[in-house]
Amino acid sequence: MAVATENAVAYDVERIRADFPLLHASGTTSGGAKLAYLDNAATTQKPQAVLDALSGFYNQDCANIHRSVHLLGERATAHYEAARETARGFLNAASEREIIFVRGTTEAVNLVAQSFSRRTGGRPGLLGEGDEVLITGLEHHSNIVPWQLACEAAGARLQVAPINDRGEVELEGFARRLGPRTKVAAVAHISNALGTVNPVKEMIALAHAQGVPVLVDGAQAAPHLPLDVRALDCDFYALSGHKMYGPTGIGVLYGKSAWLERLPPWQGGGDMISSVTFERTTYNELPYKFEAGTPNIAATIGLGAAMRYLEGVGRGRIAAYEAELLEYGTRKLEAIPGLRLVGTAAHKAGVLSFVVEGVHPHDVGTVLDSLGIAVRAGHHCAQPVMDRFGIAATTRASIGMYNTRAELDRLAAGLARVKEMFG
Ligand code: 7TS
Repeated sequence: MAVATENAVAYDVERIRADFPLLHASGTTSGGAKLAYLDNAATTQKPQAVLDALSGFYNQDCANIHRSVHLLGERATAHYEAARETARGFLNAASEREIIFVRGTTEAVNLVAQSFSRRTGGRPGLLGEGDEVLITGLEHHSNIVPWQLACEAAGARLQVAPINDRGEVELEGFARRLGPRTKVAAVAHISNALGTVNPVKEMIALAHAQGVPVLVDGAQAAPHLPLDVRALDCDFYALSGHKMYGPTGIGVLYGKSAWLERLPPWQGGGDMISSVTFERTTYNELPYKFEAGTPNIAATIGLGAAMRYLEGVGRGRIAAYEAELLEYGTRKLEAIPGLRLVGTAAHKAGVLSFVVEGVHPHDVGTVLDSLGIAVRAGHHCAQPVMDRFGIAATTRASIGMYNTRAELDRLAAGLARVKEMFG
């Protein structure tokens, strides 16, 4: 791990913090204390480069895309499509045709689930009566409910691979649930509730051995890990811009072109067609077949800027720095009597989820807020994970590329204060 240590040492967090205006803004905390933003799994703050990309579009380039012959129209289209090329490189996809811009991870999963279950030309969809969809016990509601809707529409069944007491997916249980009826599997790359990093490459290989395509929910992985969809060999990969220092309302669905060609469109409208008559409509080529209507052009360009920002810092360096920070925070929290970490997987990233004996997670969050420490308390849109651990909620501190050891020291001191107040 010599390289990782070198990387972490060379990482200049203060220089990175200087790129994020909100971290230095006034009025961002209830009690007036300096902000320690530890709610990055919910959403991240944005660097100046992203804010500039957003305002640059509206101040200088604003026009609709793929239609207007005037200069602004051409410029907007060029910036939008340049963001697609950036996203292709960010994910190491084979082609820009495989990059679909969507509203976020939630929309990406809904797109795939709906397209799989949609009947076309009077024929059943790829997911039909008696078929199965396999997910895991670690999923965010966004990677559960869309599949339930698809199963309901198709007469299919949802199967769930169990997790163990550390919050890791049981690979054997996952493999055992893959069978001839399984039409698609959908797994989180990183759990938002526990921080578990799933061995997705292995899971994809297990699924492919049974001929089952895999969607990876990368909402929590995109800000933390270098990504390579071709090395993973996933069939679909979903991410949200706002969780990776980009704007809200934009995300990416990567899909292997062979799958995207097979799937019917899920939304109809402008830009996704090749020709329309009242009798028959033919669809546009990839990726436009899946991008109906005027998209969030500014946010797409902003997402491109966020991806370039992450690449500029270096995703390997970010991962190494954050791993050390998580390790530091884990040691700090483990030393607090009466605090129990929920989610102790061997391979984790980004998240410290915990319960404090005798104190409701919301009270923990409220006391921390009064000290300027922003965390999330609740079920984290992963109620089945909470059920698995027999709890209703946790308090969750989630780290990002700009967090520091000093902020985790403040978290630990804040938790000592919580214990004093409720002790
Ligand atoms: N999948 C995972 C693993 C997530 O963590 C989230 C959001 C989503 C999907 C949905 O992403 P969206 O951008 O479409 O909303 N997770 C969280 C969270 O942990 N706290 O707030 C949102």
